[in-house]
Amino acid sequence: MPLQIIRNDITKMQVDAIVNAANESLLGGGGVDGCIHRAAGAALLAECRTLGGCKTGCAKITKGYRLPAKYVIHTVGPIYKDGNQGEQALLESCYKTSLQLAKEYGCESVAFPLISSGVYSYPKDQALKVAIDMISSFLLENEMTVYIVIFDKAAYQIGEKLFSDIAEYIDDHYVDEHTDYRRESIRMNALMKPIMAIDDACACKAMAVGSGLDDALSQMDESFSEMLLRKIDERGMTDAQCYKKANIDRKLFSKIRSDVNYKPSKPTVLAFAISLELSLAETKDMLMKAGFALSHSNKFDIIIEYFIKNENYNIFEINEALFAFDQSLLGV
Ligand code: AR6
Repeated sequence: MPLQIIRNDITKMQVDAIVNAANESLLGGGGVDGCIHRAAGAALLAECRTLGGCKTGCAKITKGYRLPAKYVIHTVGPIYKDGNQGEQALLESCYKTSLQLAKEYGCESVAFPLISSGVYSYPKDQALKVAIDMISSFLLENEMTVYIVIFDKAAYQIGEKLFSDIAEYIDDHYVDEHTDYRRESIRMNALMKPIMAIDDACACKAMAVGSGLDDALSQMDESFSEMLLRKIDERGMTDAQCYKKANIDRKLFSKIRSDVNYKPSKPTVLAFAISLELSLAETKDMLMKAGFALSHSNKFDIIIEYFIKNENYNIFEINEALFAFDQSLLGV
């Protein structure tokens, strides 16, 4: 998945480059800057001294020394005052110049902290939005895996209104139905056992009649891969538009394209459903072709259902919400 939002300490990331939220002197400081210098060792500071500082909105690169990352890209975010001092354009420029530098150095994977969102006081939700917007537009044109590394859970805040709407939707669909679901599944299990025994007996008979089985197999439904390609055509999208919007890696897409019986993971199916802006019924159909279903006993599924019902197909917003509710993200 080209863009991933994860919770971690950036100094632990096994990537080609990590980005440092530095100051104009490039001589170290607190926050993530302090963590990176401590983990990389004194040789990092020695190289930084040779760089002659860095202007706000720009970026410079050094080696990673004792870090698992090969490079550190040092960028200087704006100090947030009131939002009317060009802060957003400067922050956008940090992401643009850092990604450009990573590309020049042949990096295939890069990890960013939320620049400016600590000591420099940029509101965290807005800093995250800038990060997601800039990285995703870069990824439309470039092949790279980019991580946004969130250090503390509190840093990750989706809008209060969206959070409470989703929480309410989960409440309505999860809590009650979940208890009902358990009761229901116990009841269904008891009911199904004898039916399954009969079915098994029939299946054995069918197996014995070889040609019957051949016939049944030749009438198999359209596969997941076939449905995906059909929907891409129907929507008038190119393959690249579809997998990029789904935040799916190009290599994975080629595998699906070339294997008619490809068995995707459930998050992959859902990422395509969102990218193709499928209705709820179409989403369920596509899931079924891959052997899955949307369940009301699963928060992840309910959140996805919430977004599809509200016709909000922005995968990055959906991932923010999934993250906020401690669920795994789409397109992984
Ligand atoms: N891994 C990932 N993220 C981290 C880590 C870590 N180890 N440590 C902190 N963060 P900040 P700024 C998060 O203050 O706002 C320094 O003194 C943190 O929770 O490090 O751009 C520089 O020298 C926050 O969300 O950077 C500058 O003077 C985010 O990283 C100034 O601070 C950025 O917080 C730069 O301030």
